[in-house]
Amino acid sequence: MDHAADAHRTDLMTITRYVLNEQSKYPESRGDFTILLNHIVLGCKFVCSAVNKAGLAKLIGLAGETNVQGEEQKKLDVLSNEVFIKSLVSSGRTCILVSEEDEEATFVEPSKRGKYCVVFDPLDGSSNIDCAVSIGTIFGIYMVKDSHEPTLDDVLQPGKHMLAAGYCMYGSSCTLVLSTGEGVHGFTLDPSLGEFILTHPDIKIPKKGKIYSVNEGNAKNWDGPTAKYVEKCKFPKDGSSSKSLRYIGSMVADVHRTLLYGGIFLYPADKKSPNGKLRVLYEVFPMSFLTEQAGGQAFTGKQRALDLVPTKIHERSPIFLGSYDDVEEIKALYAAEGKKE
Ligand code: AFP
Repeated sequence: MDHAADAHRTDLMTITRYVLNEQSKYPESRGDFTILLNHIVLGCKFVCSAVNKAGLAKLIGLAGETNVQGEEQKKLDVLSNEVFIKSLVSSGRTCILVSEEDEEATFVEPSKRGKYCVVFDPLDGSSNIDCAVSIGTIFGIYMVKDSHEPTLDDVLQPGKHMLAAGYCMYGSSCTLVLSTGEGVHGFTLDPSLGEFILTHPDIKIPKKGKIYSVNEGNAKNWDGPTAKYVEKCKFPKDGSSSKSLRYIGSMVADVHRTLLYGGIFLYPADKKSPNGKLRVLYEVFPMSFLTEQAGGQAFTGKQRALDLVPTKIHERSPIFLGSYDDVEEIKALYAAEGKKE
């Protein structure tokens, strides 16, 4: 970026202006999506501020509760969840909310109901909070089929039916990456303005990357194709260079790097976790949506990730996502394995 030019920039593309521009392409649109997104952005700004203050404000530490996956909840998880739920309900544009932190879906009361369903992980990567590693919020948005009678089926839809998806990463800067189905755009929070400004227009993932990202500590339990793929990353037989390993253990940060630099992010199935670890609705789908919109691919080991039809709101799935050519390689290994069976 040209920081000198930036300092003199007067024509700022804020995230609201970007969404309003998009909205103007649809004359029948009434601005509901813009209002919904503004409430998501408010949640992100609040969490960003809380994360930044966490060390000082003693927000770090256990809240003394466990979430539905039996994981210890941190105070920041609890806070972030509350902020998003309240902000989304008060938008008047939502009818069903699914959060990683809540066992049951939230059905918004009829007087405050709108047509959108939001699935989200308010603070993903929370085991990294105490050491100040980048963490983030992940979200996906569906349209309800019938706003008078919303049912769980409205959120148990394949990821390809999402209208929009994104994440906000609370790192060295606060970056919100969004796709409304027309490419992927990154906005960075200018703390002095309190506005997300378009800094990464039309993100395209490199066709092939030089990085693989996986928790190798699970290698002894991997299946054949995953083990072969990682072996190939380290010891390529075609004369190409070995790939570098980068793994933060915070999906938002690992996927953000994958989108910008290319490569592959893997959270495969293994003998101990036959469905992998990551949650379909608010981790696998939004990140797969963004990856495809950026020109990459997302695969579960069996199918295109966005074709998966979830049957439970907290369902898990293996995931391989990233540069088109890199995911093609793992797909080929699974296809070869399938032929042997
Ligand atoms: P936490 O929220 O418990 O830190 O889990 C983060 C996460 O869901 C995802 O963000 C990471 O990619 C993945 O788990 C890391 O899992 P491993 O620690 O098993 O590698």
